[in-house]
Amino acid sequence: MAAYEPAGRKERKVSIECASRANGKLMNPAYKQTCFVTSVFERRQLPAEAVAEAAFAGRSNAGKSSAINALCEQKRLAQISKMPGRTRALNFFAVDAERTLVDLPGYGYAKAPTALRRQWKTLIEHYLGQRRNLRGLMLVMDIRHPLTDHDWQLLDWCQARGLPLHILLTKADKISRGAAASTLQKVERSLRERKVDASVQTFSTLKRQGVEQAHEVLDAWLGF
Ligand SMILES: Nc1nc2c(ncn2[C@@H]2O[C@H](COP(=O)(O)OP(=O)(O)OP(=O)(O)O)[C@@H](O)[C@H]2O)c(=O)[nH]1
Ligand SMILES: [Mg+2]
Repeated sequence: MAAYEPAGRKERKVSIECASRANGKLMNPAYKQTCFVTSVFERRQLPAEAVAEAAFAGRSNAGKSSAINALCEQKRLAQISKMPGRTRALNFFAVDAERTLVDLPGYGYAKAPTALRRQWKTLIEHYLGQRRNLRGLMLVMDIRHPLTDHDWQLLDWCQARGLPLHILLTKADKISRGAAASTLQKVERSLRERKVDASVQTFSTLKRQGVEQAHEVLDAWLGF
């Protein structure tokens, strides 16, 4: 809590900047200190299950790495690319000594060699199925292409495991506000019909829309 208290003039200025960027609510300043830890290509490279973890999954090119950067207010923390299939490993980022964010390789990238796709699938399934310190999964979906078959597979899998789920309908800046609101409602309805327990929101890294709402979920999962 002490980090939120303005102790002097300098700290107070930082707090006010954070408040304005996060739409009136203070963002936990720890996110801005997030740094890269390691890339994992094989099971045996996984770090110890010692700290609270939140993972970002979704279709290739959906905007997972961009979402991590936006939530940490950093430009080049997670590598982003216009080319799908950029994130090829599980990338671990430390928010602080007690909390980690994990950027998962995207699925559904048709051009990736079959052997590589199978390797990712096995590794991601192992990670999502076995990771004991995983507190929740952020499923990132392009708001223009929500709920693909792959997304449903992942949602069903995580639901069966009892993993908390939150969906970011990202790239909301690409469509009108009305269309975004209508997609949000449709996705919520589909989840209810399929009895999948997941919260959903619209998100845009370009407009920094929905950052505060996503932080609330992450804060709860990571125990801030
Ligand atoms: N307009 C807009 N573009 C976005 C947004 N989020 C991501 N992008 C763009 O979408 C492309 C893919 O973003 P990434 O963050 O690399 O996507 P990813 O899901 O990590 O992709 P992989 O690592 O390949 O699975 C990049 O060109 C980003 O600039 C957004 O909210 N709005
Ligand atoms: Mg990526």
